[in-house]
Amino acid sequence: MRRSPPGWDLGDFLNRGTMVAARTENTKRRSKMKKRTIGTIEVAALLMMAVVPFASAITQDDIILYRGAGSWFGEQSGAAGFGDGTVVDASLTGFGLAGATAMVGDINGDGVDDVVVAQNNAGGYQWVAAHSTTDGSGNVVMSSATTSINNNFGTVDGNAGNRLADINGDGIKDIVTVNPDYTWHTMLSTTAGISTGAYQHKQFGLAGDHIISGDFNGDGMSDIGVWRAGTTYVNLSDVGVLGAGAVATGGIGDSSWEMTLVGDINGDGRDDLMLVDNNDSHVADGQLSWIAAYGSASGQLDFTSGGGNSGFGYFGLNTDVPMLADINGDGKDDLVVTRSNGAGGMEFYSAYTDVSGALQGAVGVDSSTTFGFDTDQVVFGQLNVIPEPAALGMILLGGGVLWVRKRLMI
Ligand SMILES: [Ca+2]
Ligand SMILES: [Ca+2]
Ligand SMILES: [Ca+2]
Ligand SMILES: [Ca+2]
Repeated sequence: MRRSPPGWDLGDFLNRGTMVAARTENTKRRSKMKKRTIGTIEVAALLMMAVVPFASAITQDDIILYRGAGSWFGEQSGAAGFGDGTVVDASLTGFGLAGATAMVGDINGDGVDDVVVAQNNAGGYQWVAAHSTTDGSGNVVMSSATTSINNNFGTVDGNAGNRLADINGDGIKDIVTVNPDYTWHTMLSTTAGISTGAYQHKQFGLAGDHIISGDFNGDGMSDIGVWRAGTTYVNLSDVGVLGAGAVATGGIGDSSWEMTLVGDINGDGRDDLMLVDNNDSHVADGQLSWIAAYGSASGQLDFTSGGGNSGFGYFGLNTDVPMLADINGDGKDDLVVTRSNGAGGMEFYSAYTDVSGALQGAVGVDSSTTFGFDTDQVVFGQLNVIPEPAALGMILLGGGVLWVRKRLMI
């Protein structure tokens, strides 16, 4: 579904000069979506309802662009992939500063993806979320009518990355920032959005490591990790605490690979680590090379053991920006590249992963569109949802009246 983004982490790009893109985990796999249940059924004499507002996402990941001067744009994907749905154009303005890192994820647990920025505030990061709404017909409305904010979380100078990730597995994305010494910090969000106050922290990684975050063991809690020139180190989250679980070490690739992405390539509910090579070390025709180490029950990311690997794929030009997103909505993240069209516009191309998630040599384009400017930040999220009624109706059964109270089961 979703996403990891991945979000395109401009901070990594700027700080290290290498294109380390990673999902902001904005659109997690369906297997990790909130499960809903009719939790309590009670006989009641009165027509009363207790309802938790909720919307569930439609499956294809949608393009969301941040133009860097507070303006956001979106284009829904559909059954045919990119560009098949409604364009959500300029629906949010005046939200975010120039140079802000854009992220998308459900920050308040209502089932609707929100947009989030992390931006420089006197040397610390100011995090602000604009809480999206819906228009009643299933379209997400990006809006800053309701916001949540933390004015100082993370260090700008030398920052190793900012992410949205669900560290405690409650279905609400938490803010994560990695300081220059690779101390990871998270502030758990609530139904009110971004929080302030108490936070968790854990040092993990060395200067120069690629940071990776995702749910690598599939327990619903996002884990932290680093990739270092061919070696993977994952520190699992446990009991809702950053870095409280085991450390799993594995190996994939070597220092010739330039980029790391995180997504669920094979659709097993565990995030996988994708490596991308853009300088022809692994293919000699100007394409990008891709290979993923699959997440595993232990959280290990390893080429041969653990969850195995995808094999090699070749897709996109070596000047493209690679990303992962589930463009066809089958629960497996697909290969995505963005490319300037030479006239200031942005082209999107996607190659779908196959039923097993395996990458099989050179693959062609399954879906494409042109949208936005080639200077926009690209993230992926959900711009259409299945709306739920504002209140549930009565259920008449056997002449009796059932009061159905719906609650969320995460
Ligand atoms: Ca959370
Ligand atoms: Ca986990
Ligand atoms: Ca996987
Ligand atoms: Ca897919």
